[in-house]
Amino acid sequence: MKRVMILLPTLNEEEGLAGVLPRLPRAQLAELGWEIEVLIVDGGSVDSTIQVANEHACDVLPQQGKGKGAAMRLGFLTFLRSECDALVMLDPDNTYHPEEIPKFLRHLEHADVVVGDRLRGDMDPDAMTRTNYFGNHILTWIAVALYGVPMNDLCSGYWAFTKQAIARLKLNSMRFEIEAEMYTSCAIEDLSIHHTPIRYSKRLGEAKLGSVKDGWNIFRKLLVRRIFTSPHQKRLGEGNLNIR
Ligand SMILES: Nc1nc2c(ncn2[C@@H]2O[C@H](COP(=O)(O)OP(=O)(O)O)[C@@H](O)[C@H]2O)c(=O)[nH]1
Ligand SMILES: [Mg+2]
Repeated sequence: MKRVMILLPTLNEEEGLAGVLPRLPRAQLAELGWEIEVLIVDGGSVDSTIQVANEHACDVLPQQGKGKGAAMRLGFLTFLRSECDALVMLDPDNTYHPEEIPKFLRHLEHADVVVGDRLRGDMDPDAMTRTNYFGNHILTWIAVALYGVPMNDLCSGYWAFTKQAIARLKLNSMRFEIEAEMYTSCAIEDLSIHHTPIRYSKRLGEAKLGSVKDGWNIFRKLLVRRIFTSPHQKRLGEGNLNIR
């Protein structure tokens, strides 16, 4: 059996997490030869997120400090040190559908990285605000214009990676610019990306992303990585290996 790590970032995500964990397609994945390991990186939830995680026997890693970017990098580092062969990350806020994990793993057989595409997928009418829909399209367009590497949905929170791919990423994002930096790093490292349309639904619980401020940070990250292709060595070490 191969092992896949399912990486879930949480910050006060009790409702979403309780909905997502029972829906992980364990039996179907086992049939395809995959065993699951669930890793939750928590940013200091004060609701019952941790309790929900414990009820489902998931590994929980509390993150030092805040930010989805820092959480994902801690998750990636843990994955690199684990016995797992592949990693799938998705936000457990009810927007992404864990039933689609097998599809990601199938595509990972012929690509280094698989990205779920909400913008050409099956989006529920109430899933995304107009501002975010517009912002996602603009940022994706800017990314492709700057890097020349195809991308359909820059800010998607549903990605799959081989271990070799994660080992080559060089990241230092703290917040929601992490996905943009994952794309720039894939482009710079010449990793092959497969895009797969996914379903996208309305989130449960409260959103943590602020459209304008985080949109601006994503734009800035795209520009900065176009000039300085990897994070500053002294502050960040090699690739993911320094998680601060
Ligand atoms: N570990 C951790 N997770 C976070 C943090 N901020 C947000 N998240 C999680 O990251 C995911 C995306 O956040 P969300 O508010 O849904 O942003 P959006 O999907 O881009 O609108 C959710 O699962 C959040 O619970 C954080 O500081 N630490
Ligand atoms: Mg979300």
